[in-house]
Amino acid sequence: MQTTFEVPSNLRGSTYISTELYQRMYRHSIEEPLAFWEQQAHEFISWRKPWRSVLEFDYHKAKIAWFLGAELNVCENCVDRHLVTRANKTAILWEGNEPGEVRKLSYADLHREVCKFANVLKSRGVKAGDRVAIYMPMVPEVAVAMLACARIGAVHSVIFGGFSAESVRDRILDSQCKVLVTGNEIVRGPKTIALKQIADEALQQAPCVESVVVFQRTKSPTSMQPGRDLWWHDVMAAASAECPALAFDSEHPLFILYTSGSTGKPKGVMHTSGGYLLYTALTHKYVFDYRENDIYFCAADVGWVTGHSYIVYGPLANGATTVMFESIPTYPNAGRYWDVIDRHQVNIFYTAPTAIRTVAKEGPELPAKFSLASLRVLGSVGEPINRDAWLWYYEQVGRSRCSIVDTWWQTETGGILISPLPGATPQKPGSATLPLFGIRPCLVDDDGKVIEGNGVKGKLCISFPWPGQMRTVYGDHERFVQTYFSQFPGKYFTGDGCTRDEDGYYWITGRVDDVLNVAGHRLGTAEIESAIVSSGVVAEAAVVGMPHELKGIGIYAFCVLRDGGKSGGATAELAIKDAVRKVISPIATPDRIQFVPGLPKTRSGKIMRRILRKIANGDFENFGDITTLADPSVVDEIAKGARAVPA
Ligand code: 7RM
Repeated sequence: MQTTFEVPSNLRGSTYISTELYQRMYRHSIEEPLAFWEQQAHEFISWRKPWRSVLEFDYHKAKIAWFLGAELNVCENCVDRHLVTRANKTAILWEGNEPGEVRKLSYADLHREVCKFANVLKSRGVKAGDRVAIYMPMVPEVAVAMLACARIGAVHSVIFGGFSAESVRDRILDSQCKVLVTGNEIVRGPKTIALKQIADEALQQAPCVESVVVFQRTKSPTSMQPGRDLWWHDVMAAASAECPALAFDSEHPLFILYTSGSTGKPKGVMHTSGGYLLYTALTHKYVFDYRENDIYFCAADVGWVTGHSYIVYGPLANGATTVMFESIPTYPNAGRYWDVIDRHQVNIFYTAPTAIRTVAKEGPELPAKFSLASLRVLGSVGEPINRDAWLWYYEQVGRSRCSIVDTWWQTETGGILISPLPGATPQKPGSATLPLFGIRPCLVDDDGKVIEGNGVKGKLCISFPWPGQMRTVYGDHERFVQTYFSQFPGKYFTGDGCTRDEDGYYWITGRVDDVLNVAGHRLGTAEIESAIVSSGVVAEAAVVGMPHELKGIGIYAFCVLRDGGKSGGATAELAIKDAVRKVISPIATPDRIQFVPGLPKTRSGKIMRRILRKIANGDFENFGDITTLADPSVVDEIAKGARAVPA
């Protein structure tokens, strides 16, 4: 069933973009992309030096550059330029782990803190182009550290606070970070994470880090290594608040953010300055219909791209009040989001389907206790939003008068590429709807042939650059070419499957590669498999996705035990789960482990994942052609085992 929800009547005519204006602007952006982006670049960004050319690209070599020759300072755009009119406006509104634990940083405060921290970084020898790792709790100081890097041209690499020591070490080593900014502890819901201890463990094998700055989040005793470790509050107290913002090239690297792919090692996705900032600012304004006095709340973690683009850079470039939320949606109960929204009078709220499903499970009684009257736009990101979750969000939270923006994008795209625009796009639950300005989606079949027309299905590619696009895989440009530009030459391949319906609406169906979106977190099956094998009890493992009520996709691990399965059972399962938590993070823990006598392999030794995916989805029969399998009998055994074990 495909009900269309027309633009809510209270939003009609009152938003930036109407249906007609969207069509007109979209057409212009496609027919004359350079003129379009040039105009937007003037509107959204303060440049120190103009460009000599808007865009140069070669999708075969994966060379992409925007606003060539232009110069800007990203931090100045997000902070300094607002001081004239918004010095006392709240830039960051922090809601801590405990309800009502609030901090407000005005733009003037933010400017002072950022300048000071930039000086701290300089005093530790950080220069333009150097990498700084940020592994922190969700506190305003994360944004301060990111913006301080941008101010002096250092490249930040934010590492999600849930990652293990080994993951942190690998990321620090890959980009050879000179400084690590961390915190002593993370408090998240009822739990505490000993962050500094994990950081110390990572640093034992990361000699590139010369200095560690530690933000004191809690009063717990923290071990500090003399000469290397410094308390944030000590160095900040001594730092000067004067720090000029120098101009950097539009293509100067801004940050690296690691993301999982089909193969083992996460990739360092690199974004640069001018194009990225323009794209996040523009999409933040139009997708959320952002207004000057709005309270804007993106509930993501800054450790993911959503936090980079839509907690920090986009909103701050637009001079917004951005809410930063340290806790979890279920602490102290599943009404926490609604409490935050009412107390801070939030107008725009942006979260992930997995969070919506988690709080929806508790019933509509919780949101019903709150007014939620301040809300105007509700966003969703990270995975396809199922119809039930969409309707619950629309009705119970938005009270059928808010626009839902189902935003499709990726770490690699820098910002939102496909999404409805409030007031302009009639919505269909579960569809990300239509491309934003300048975005040219196309569907291709397995042979790379473009599929024209509507009512079709294929692999989603984007056939023309946009300013927010990633520029390279840090330290491995060849991997950038191979991963995104080689399968369908001349196009950027997203890794997602997609249908385009009769109305030209896009419906993302999920990954077509070996990447899993588990509770909105992106994980590679290969990294999970190697973590499982590192447990020592498993000879071989194959991981696939399975349907999961809350997470959307859960992790199903088929494991062949080392001793032929004799030891099996609970102990091995624990060892596997521990290993995954230690090597990657608790977010990668398998939801279901099945011990199998062998994996379904072709005679050439390739695992036939198609069969395992079927089994994980509860389909034990329609395996298609299995004649190329070395030992077809193994399939029956696995299916039998899967049936026997309760899900
Ligand atoms: C922003 C982010 C990217 C992958 C992407 C998709 C999936 C994201 C949606 C979605 C359907 C959406 N970056 N995805 N948003 N699928 N509808 N609105 O999530 O790099 O971590 O993940 O997430 O598969 O390729 S990410």
